[in-house]
Amino acid sequence: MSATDRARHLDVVVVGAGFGGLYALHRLRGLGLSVQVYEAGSGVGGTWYWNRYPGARCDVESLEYSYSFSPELEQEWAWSERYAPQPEILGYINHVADRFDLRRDIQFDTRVTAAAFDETAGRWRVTTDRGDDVSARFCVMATGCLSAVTTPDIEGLSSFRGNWYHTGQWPHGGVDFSGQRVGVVGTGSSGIQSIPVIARQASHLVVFQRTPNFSLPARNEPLTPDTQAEVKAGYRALRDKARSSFSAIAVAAPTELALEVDPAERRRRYEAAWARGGLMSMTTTFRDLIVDKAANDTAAEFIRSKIREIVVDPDVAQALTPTDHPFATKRPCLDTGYFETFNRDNVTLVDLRQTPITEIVPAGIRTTERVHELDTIVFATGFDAMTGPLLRIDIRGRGDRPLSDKWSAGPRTYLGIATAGFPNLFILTGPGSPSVLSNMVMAIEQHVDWIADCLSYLGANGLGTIEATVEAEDAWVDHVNQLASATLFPRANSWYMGANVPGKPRVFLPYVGGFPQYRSTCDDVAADGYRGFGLTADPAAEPA
Ligand code: NA7
Repeated sequence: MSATDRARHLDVVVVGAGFGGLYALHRLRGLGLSVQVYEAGSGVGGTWYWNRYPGARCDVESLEYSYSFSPELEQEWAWSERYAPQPEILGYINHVADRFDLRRDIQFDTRVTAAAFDETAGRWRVTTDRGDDVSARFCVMATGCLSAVTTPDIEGLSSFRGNWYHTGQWPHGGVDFSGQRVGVVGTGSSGIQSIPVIARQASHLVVFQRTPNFSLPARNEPLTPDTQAEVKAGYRALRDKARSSFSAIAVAAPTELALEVDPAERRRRYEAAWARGGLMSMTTTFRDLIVDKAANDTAAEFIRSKIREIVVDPDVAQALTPTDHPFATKRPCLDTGYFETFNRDNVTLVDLRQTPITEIVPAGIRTTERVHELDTIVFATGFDAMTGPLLRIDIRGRGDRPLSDKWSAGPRTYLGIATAGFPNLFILTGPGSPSVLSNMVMAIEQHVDWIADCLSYLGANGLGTIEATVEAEDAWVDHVNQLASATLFPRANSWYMGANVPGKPRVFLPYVGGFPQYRSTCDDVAADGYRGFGLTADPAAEPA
């Protein structure tokens, strides 16, 4: 075998160089495995590489939205704000790539187009849009949950005279909106973060809203050296607390029911959460907000009252008020001055429920009412979440069966990490795992550590393949669905449900049983000799 051939026969291919891919590379390389990472972008960062729109920042606090695997890294990196802005997170990820010497095993500007399991060789054949054609024993899909953008198929877009952008594929040089008439389509997190910033720059901003959203004040602020020092002094305890918290974010679990306390006290708690800002403040006021509609109504009505207080024009306030889904059944947004933005003279809200978009014309966007003349359109229209990034790759398992065929009625996984018929393929933060309902960095670390332990186990026991059994997978899918159906989540047309993508099966995608429960299940499965997985011997292994 020539050196080149050897290089093309890898132990592991990792797809994606965001938080997940980088940590996978670091851990698996540490096991002495040969690892090649392919990354479509020109740099590391994944989500944080692509989502450079104005106002982009994390909605989990910086000191927690960071790797916990290296105490040195934790101590040396300084965050500047309570919620890090996108450029700072990208800077952090670049620092990690350099600090752990990761770049040498990452090939940038390379999109993996196909991965097929060769049953005879017991290896994955991975091909890319750059002509790479490699063989690997294991594939780790670190493709992210929100990386496959969706731009609505609106007639006439190609005729538009101005520029248009998607928030999830933002130009690296930025966009100058000065003096421009800008239209933003979409009022999810990306719209709600970018709208206040664009409004300050554009001559006029038109917001095209299909569904009003619940948004909470972020109350972002600079992180003082004292706060950082205090957190860093107790980082291990903070991480441990996060690991044992439902969302892998270090907060105390609520104990009370919303209707157990009297209305004045309830309002006082909501006011305190509103004043404190952040996702967790409000979602952890009471323990039944996501399971009991009457309890949820109290929080939803509180937020609606805030919108009415902030927005001066009562008709605009009404249009901005979410009524079609319970609070937090779509991911609540965190904002800085979002509702206040609609009090500006240069901002117009178009309620698409009243006047839907009919087409895009050279001069702008036409609704059933009129043409809104625009120089630039921003699509903040979201992603084909969780399954999209995987299904946009031609992944084929045993019998050449495409993953898209296997998942045609919705994703089927065991633990959200593996899928029957696709041996030695691991999915990071896949459907059926806590993923987007938890602190993603911690969820990634848990998955990568589990996979690393699994590969060590295979090596130590002369095993060649690991594959979820159909029985274990069926039971897991049932379990995930049962948990979801006991909550209010299925009542919303959210991306959690796949409802934002025409034709996508309506299935609740993440695991809603909480991070600690999930982690302990994964640990038990491993401790039980990878219960629910089929294991086969590695023909190349030395006899014991
Ligand atoms: P989201 O949360 O999926 O939001 C997309 C928004 O775009 C939402 O308001 C959609 O309205 C709207 N949308 C989508 N398609 C259309 C069409 N065809 N016409 C009008 N409006 C449309 O994506 P984001 O990027 O904001 O956030 C994704 C996640 O990133 C977020 O949850 C955080 O976890 C971070 P809809 O509600 O579907 O009626």
